[in-house]
Amino acid sequence: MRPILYHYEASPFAELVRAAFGVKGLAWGSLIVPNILPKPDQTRLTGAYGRTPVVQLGADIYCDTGAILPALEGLPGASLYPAPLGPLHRMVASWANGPQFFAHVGAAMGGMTPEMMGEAFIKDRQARFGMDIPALGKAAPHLAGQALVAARWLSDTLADGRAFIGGNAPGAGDLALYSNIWFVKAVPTAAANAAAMLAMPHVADWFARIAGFGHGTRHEVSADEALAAARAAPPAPITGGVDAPHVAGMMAAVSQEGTKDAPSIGRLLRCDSSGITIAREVEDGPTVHVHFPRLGQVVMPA
Ligand SMILES: N[C@@H](CCC(=O)N[C@@H](CS)C(=O)NCC(=O)O)C(=O)O
Repeated sequence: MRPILYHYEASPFAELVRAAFGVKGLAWGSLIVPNILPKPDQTRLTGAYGRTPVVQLGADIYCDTGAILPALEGLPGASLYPAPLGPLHRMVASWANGPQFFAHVGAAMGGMTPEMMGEAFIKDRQARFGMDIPALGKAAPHLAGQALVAARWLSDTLADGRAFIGGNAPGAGDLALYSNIWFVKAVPTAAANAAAMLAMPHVADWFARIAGFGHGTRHEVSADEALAAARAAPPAPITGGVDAPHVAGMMAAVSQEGTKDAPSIGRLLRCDSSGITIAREVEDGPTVHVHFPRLGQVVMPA
């Protein structure tokens, strides 16, 4: 089954998934969504989850790279968790996509003027994430210094001649570190910060090796085609259970730490350390299973 990625070009987390398609050599459908709410093509499936990226595999909808990459692992192609690091790739990715992501936001966007960002973008990020542009500008040198630590540790890791952080094969940890630098590199006003990261020994070659995998084979799909794909087959069987105090089948609201975005609401099918799944009916459409990672998600009775 071909994955469909809900994304926009400038999203670093979407770039992480596009690069994962490249590493696996997958063909995928691309559905472009706006970089601010509302995103009706996406949220009619997710319930409310409005962040980027989301991946659809038939009637299974995966929110957050922490759920998307494990789902892609089940598809043909190279592993995203290759030995010897295996699951340790998740720990690296969790650090890169967690505290280090905010440092890279500062390194990438701290030098942008409000005019460059646009009023609608600023309003959206302020309302949803409490982003304060003048404060981000002031914190930018500090945040760029924090982000440079990741480049140094990466450089130190590669110093023994390995091609990727775990050896000969790239994994989820590489992709997470890569997408952060990619984000800084994509912003013209952050050129000096990107140059400092890429000037660390071995980092530019490593970056080029990952970019060299490309994005797999992309074709654009319409929202109607995506809905048809959700109708075409029932969701995959669930593995995992529901940990107390939650109860299987209860109506649950899933939201993300650190945002004011509305929760996705559905019948709770899984909520354990492996992740979260709710079932929900799409308006005039099929029943879908919406999956989240466990880390960073808040589950409440709805
Ligand atoms: N933990 C999420 C983070 C995703 C995230 O923050 N994405 C950014 C864009 S790169 C976002 O959603 N921004 C708000 C938006 O695009 O509406 C993941 O790993 O997928």
